[in-house]
Amino acid sequence: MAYQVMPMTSFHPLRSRFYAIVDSSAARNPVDLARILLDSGVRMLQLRLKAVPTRDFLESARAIAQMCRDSNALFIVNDRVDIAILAAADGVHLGQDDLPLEAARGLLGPGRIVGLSTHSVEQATAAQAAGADYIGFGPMYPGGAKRTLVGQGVEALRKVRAAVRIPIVAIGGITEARMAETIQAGADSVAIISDVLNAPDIQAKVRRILAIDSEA
Ligand code: 3NM
Repeated sequence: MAYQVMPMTSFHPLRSRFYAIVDSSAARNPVDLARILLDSGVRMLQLRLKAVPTRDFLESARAIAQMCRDSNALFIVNDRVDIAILAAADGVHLGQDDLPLEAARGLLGPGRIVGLSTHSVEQATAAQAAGADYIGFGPMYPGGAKRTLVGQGVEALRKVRAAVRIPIVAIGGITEARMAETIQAGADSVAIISDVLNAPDIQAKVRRILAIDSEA
């Protein structure tokens, strides 16, 4: 049975069906890339910098946080609670091996968003029980930035949808072409790295994705 897609309102904790990620794999400077994404209409943006010096991460995070405030977009920092606090981000996204959710929440204080990556129904229900504001679920499809060989697919997403109430951000190998079916299977939002960052015209790509957002 198709999941009943709820209208995305400004009251939704995730604000948008497209969860943009500024990733260190991109050839561009993170601040420049964030500018392009925000100018394209992105309302929710994560900064995900791996193997980047902490100082540079913080500098980028502070600049992008200000840009997101100016654009009324949510700003989430990947992995690093310290940088999320220092940049006054709206929240942090944690992996299974990062700080435990309660510890991160304790440092961040009330009113911040904490998301957690999950890869199974068990992890998803545990994340909800621990108080996550949303979960990431993936990898959905083969390919993408992690070069996944076998994706979990829409059936696994449906099972996660049936198991948790909190918003689900599907991730991993998602493309513009796969976005609608991913939302139909129960994702509140989709996070996309490669299909956006490798697009010849990122702005045009994001605008098409945001248009799917309103049709889905
Ligand atoms: N997390 P792309 S998959 C960062 O399964 C990340 O939790 C994943 O990049 C997970 O859109 C992934 O290029 C990579 O596949 C997302």
